[in-house]
Amino acid sequence: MKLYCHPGSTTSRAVMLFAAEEGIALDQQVVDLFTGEQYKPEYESVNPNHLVPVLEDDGFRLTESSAILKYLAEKTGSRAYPADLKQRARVNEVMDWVNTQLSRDYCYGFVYPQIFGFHKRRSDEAHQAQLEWGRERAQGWLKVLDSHFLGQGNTYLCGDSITLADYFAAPFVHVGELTGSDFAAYPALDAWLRRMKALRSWNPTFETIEAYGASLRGQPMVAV
Ligand SMILES: N[C@@H](CCC(=O)N[C@@H](CS)C(=O)NCC(=O)O)C(=O)O
Repeated sequence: MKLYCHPGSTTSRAVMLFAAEEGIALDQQVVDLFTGEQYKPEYESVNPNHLVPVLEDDGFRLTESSAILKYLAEKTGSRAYPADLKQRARVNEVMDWVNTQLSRDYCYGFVYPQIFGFHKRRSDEAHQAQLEWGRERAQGWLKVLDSHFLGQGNTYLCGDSITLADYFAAPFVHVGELTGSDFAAYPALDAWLRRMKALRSWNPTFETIEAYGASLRGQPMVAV
């Protein structure tokens, strides 16, 4: 199987981390987002959304990191996507929540405008207003993650075992660290992220984004 991806891409890292942890062999084809390779006609024919990741399996192409994770888990019979109806529904619930609430307000509304130049708003006033708006909502979602999904004594987002929801959510939460944010105000979330960072494939999967984060240090940022 082939994965079109970029190690600086949050959604790619979710798939890369899961595949590495589960020993799923993926031939990674890096699409250079920083030079605009995703807008070239060759890639447009792969994904008209101009986004990574994309999975290719024997001529079958699949976009959307959440769908890719589920496909890989189904294909390999991974325990990270439980077969039990209700357990699986819980994983789906958290993944949908991450894909909408957390990703929209925390990543797109707060983190990305600060760390990716092309997400910056066109005036300082618009930019600041966006960050204020995004920060308030992001704090609300982080609190839900901390006190609702994890706060009832859960080791992982859906209970005692790691699931696709954890692989999906962790790169989104982590990317906030590039704004100088830490999660001390969210103790269960903080402990969960440390647990995720202890996975053996975490460092190799995250080294590119960490290096990018280091290159941003010293720039004015608003933390969550
Ligand atoms: N909903 C999509 C989002 C994918 C996405 O936003 N990919 C970003 C990187 S994290 C991308 O390819 N950006 C390229 C661009 O904005 O030009 C998914 O989950 O796969």
